[in-house]
Amino acid sequence: MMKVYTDVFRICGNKLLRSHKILTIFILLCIIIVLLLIIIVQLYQCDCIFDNVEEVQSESLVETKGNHVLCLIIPFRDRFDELLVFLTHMKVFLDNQSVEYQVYVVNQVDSYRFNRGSLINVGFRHVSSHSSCDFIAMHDVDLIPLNPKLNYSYPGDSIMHIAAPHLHPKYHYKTFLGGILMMKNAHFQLVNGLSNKYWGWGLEDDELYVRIKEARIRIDRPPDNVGTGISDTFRHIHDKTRRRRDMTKCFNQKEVTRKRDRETGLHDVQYTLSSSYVLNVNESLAVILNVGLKCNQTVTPWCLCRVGGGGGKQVLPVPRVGNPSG
Ligand SMILES: [Mn+2]
Repeated sequence: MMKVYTDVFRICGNKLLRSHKILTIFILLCIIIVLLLIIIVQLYQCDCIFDNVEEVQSESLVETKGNHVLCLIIPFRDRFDELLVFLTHMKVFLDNQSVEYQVYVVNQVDSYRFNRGSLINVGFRHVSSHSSCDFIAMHDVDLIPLNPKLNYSYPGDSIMHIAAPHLHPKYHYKTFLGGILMMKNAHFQLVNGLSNKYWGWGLEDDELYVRIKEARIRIDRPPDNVGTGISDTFRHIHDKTRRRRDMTKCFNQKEVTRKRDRETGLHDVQYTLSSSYVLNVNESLAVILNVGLKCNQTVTPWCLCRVGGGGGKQVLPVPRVGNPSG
C-alpha cells in the first residue's frame, strides 16, 4: 500500500515538477516579449520625437524664407523636346535652393504668330487665381541655368533679371531684359504686364523694360562674382536651324512695335483656355495651359503675315514656329 502511495506521489511530483518547468519557461517568454514590446514602443516614441523636431525645424525654415511661392511662367509652342530637358533640370536646380515653386507652361494653340508677351499675361492671370504664388519668373524654355549661384528666391522690392546681359549666351546690350525675369506679382500688375501687340519674334521684352523704368522699379542682376560668364552660366538649347526665329514684319508692325504701348497689357489680353492638364516628367510636374489667343486684326493685322496681307516687306507664309524669345 505504502509503495503504491509513494509511486503515485513520485509520478504526480514528476508531473508537477515538469509543469512547473513549463510554467517557468512560459513566464520567462512572457517577460521577454513584454520587454521587447517596451523597447519597440520606446523606439517608436523616439521616432515621433525626431519627427516633431524635424517638423519644427522645417516650419522655422519656411518662416525665414517668408513662405514665398514662385510660379515659373513658360511661354511655349512646339518645343516639347526642350521642355523635357527644362523640367527635369529645373526640379533638381530649384530643389537645391529650397525654393517653393510651380511650373505653368502656356502653350499657344491658335494659328496666329507666336506672342510671348500675351502668353505671359495669360499665364499670370491664371496663376493669380489658381495658385498660391506671390512672385513669378517669366522663363524661356530653352535657357537652362547652370550656375547654382543664380538665385531664384523672392526678389522683394526690386525686379531680378537672372539672364543678365553679362551672363546671357547671346544678348549683351545694357537694357536687355529677356530670357529669365523675376518679380513679385504686385510689380507685374503695376506695370500692366506686357504689351499684347508683339506677334512674331522679339521686342516685347524691350517694351517691358520701358514699362518698368517708367514705374521706377529697381532692376537687380546677379552679382559679377558668380564665377561664370556668357559661355557657362546657362545652356541655350536653341537649335536655330530647326527653330527659325519668326522675324517677319508686315503691315505697320515695325513702326508700331518701336513705340511704348500704353493701351494693351495684362488687363485686356484676349484668349480662351481650351484645356489644361498636369504633365509629370520624371516626378517634375508642370501645369500645361492650352491657350488660344485672340487677335483684333484691325489693331494688329500682323498677327498673321500672309501673301497679299498688307504693306511693308511682304514675306511668304510664316511657319508655325514657337519662339520664346531668342
Ligand atoms: Mn532661344
